[in-house]
Amino acid sequence: MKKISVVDSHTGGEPTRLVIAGGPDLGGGSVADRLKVFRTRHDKFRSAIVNEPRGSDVLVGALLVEPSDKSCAAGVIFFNNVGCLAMCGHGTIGLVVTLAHLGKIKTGEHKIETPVGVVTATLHANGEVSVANVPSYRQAKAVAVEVAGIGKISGDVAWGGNWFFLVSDHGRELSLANVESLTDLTWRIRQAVNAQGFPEVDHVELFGPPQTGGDSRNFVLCPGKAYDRSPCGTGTSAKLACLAADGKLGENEPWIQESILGSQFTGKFHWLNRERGEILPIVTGTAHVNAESTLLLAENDPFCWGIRA
Ligand code: PYC
Repeated sequence: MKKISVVDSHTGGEPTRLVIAGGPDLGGGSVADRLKVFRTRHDKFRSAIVNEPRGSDVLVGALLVEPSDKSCAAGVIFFNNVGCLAMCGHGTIGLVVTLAHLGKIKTGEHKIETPVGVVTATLHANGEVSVANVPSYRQAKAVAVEVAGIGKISGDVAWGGNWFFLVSDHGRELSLANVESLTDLTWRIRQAVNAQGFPEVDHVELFGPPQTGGDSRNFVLCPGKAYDRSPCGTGTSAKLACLAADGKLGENEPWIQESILGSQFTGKFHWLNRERGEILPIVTGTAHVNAESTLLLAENDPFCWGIRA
């Protein structure tokens, strides 16, 4: 019987399950090197932590690892119901709040090593966390794709730590009552975008008018077909890159991004390279710890390693 210690939190409604003990030995090297080992040799472990019957499609997992960069407070590998994520904004906010809950960090700046680079998280005295994410940029503007059963949809392709297709003109109301049709639409969009020149895009983000006092509301479909309950940290970073490239938001101006639940992140950016359209996004939000538990992995349990498609 294997015992895995986890701490659960949610960031604006989106859950993160942080594995703090009992994870696999991934050897040495950078967190990016260890992600490769995790992906190729420990996919069963990923599934055991986040999939049913212990988890659900919505859960994002985070494996706490020793950073190879000794200036970092922690290293982390994020994963979900179908695989690993390059980076995760809500998960980083959850990680920082969880490390503070465990007494491992105090208020102030903390570097975190992720597979796609070092990010800097600031834990503020009021409990909020700001994540200075990886450099973000728009790769392509107004890409038109032919979506099965829908017709032409146009959107931007941008990197914010994950790859996004961002769509404003979709004709749908972004409300919880519409989640099924929004999921169907974004899944079809993703398939069209992947087939029509952007195989790397794994998240689709719809935008609409704000409803809880922000600047905009979003609906984000994640790679495993679950939607993000939070405003999506990497999705907000991709949005900031597009706003910056279009001259619609100035350096250091706040952009309040609402999720489909109405929870909010505040985004700001600094230019890293104006000519290349590269920005440093800073995303601020809050998380709450809601469980400390021990997962039991027994080989005689037919669903020990999770229910996988
Ligand atoms: O907050 O970056 C994020 C994220 C990615 C997938 C789910 N949440």
